[in-house]
Amino acid sequence: MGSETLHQSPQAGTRLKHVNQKSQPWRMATVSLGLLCVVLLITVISLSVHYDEQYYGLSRLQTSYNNLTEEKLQLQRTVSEQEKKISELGPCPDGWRRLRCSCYYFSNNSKTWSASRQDCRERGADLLIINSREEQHFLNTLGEKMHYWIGLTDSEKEGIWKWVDGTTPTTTQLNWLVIRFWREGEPNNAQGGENCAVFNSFSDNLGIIQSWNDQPCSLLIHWVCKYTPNVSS
Ligand SMILES: [Ca+2]
Ligand SMILES: [Ca+2]
Repeated sequence: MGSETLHQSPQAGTRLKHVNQKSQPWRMATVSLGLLCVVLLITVISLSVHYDEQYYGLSRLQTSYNNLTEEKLQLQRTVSEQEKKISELGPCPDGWRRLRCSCYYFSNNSKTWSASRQDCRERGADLLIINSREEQHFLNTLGEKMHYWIGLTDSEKEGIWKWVDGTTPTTTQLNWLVIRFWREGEPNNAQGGENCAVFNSFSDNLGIIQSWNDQPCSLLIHWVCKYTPNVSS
């Protein structure tokens, strides 16, 4: 009996071989399908991750865009308010020029720094305080090849420059202007006696804004007065 079960006939071996040969393509197909599923799964996961990154990137861009749009609207509102205020101001007095909300008087004669300031006060103004780069360019444009006293002095304490309203340029938010607006090498307090600031607008190149120089306050020089009318807020 044992020899019967252990011994297979040649016919049975041939059938088994045929069955194995027939199932082999199915196995390969199954393995291929499995691999394909794995590849598809990896692809889907990669696309999901990529989509999430794109989505969040887009969200951030949208948020930035919304913030910028809001800032733009706020700036437009501010500009509109300023334009409304300027329209309420009306024109500057005869002989004065306007830049935004302020009026400027350019003298026709020359005086010392103190006498120039006194003249401005009698006109309801004061010697010019420069608050912006735009103002610096404005002065260059209107007063070409001229020298003007501005409201800046270190008479109280050498080297400590103060505007006529008591503020010091170095303590304002426009700190960097002090460095940029002085001419090269100025202020130099030449010969120990230069305590008043002059705006020199001799440059033909309006891109050059370094035009301040300290000079003796007793010099007779033209001057610029400035006042900013109060408007209802
Ligand atoms: Ca000085
Ligand atoms: Ca000087």
